[in-house]
Amino acid sequence: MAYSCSVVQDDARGGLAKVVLAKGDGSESRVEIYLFGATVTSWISSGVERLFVSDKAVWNGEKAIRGGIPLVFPQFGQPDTTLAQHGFARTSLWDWSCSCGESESGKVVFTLKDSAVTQRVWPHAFQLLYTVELTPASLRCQLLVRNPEGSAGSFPCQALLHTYVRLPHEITDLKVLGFQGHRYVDKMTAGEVHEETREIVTIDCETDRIYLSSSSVEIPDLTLLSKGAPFMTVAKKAFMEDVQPLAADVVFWNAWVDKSASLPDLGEGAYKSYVCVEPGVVSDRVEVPSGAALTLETTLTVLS
Ligand code: TA6
Repeated sequence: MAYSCSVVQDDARGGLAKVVLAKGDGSESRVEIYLFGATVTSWISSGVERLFVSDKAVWNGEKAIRGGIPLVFPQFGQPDTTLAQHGFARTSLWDWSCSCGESESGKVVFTLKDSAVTQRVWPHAFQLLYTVELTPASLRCQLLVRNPEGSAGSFPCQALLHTYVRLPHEITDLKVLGFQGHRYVDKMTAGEVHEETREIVTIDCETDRIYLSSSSVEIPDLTLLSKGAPFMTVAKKAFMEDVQPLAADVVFWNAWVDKSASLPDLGEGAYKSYVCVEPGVVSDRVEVPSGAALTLETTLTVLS
């Protein structure tokens, strides 16, 4: 069964345009990506929606979509207050092209490059190439950040795939394997650094952590379980050009009760339905030399 893609205007969501990449009729395997922010907002695998999008998300083409896989670039958070929180990639309009057919997977490629608007807030030339690849059991998302040949020099940046995983049951049923032994920055305690001692990580309060990889100790593929049953793995990798491996950190976030209620586009109770497992190069800014490219990739694979 072949893959195909088309672009549709979603009148129910502010008329924003989205690319639908589907295997066959799409009932079993489909992914939807809005040109606004190149935001993946739906991933159907084995007929089941695997990503969380808030039913209070704002679809005005200005505010970042609350859910799916927003792209964070060139900064994580707001260390540079002249730049928006999490940068401008997730609120920019991207171009797209599709390479589908009778292959084992379908791919859509999105592109974004610097403009007068971005140069005003971030004075660097850049080219982003975002590839979304669908197979029956997996979704691979790869963000390539290129500093064009002949540019004025290197630029420092962060990049992150802000993945909202839809939970099969509730947040209190979630267990995560893979963080044990890794250090994390706890944003709930003003950035204190701790070591994760638990083999099985659960969430019972507002959680906002950056689990740290290093060149010597990389966080392994993570396994997500719900009510004891594994349902998804999250793999990630990062490298400079094709040779130099980079440490890919993982941000782990759930707003819990109060923060969820305080975010108008998330809302009361929404915290029960998602967990954010966000691969990124965020613990330090990475210098991308002129002519070089940073690549960050995550592969989500369903297990049940
Ligand atoms: O996911 C980690 C995080 O930095 C949290 O601190 C929280 O702010 C979240 O991102 C959502 O950020 P946003 O700008 O999308 O509301």
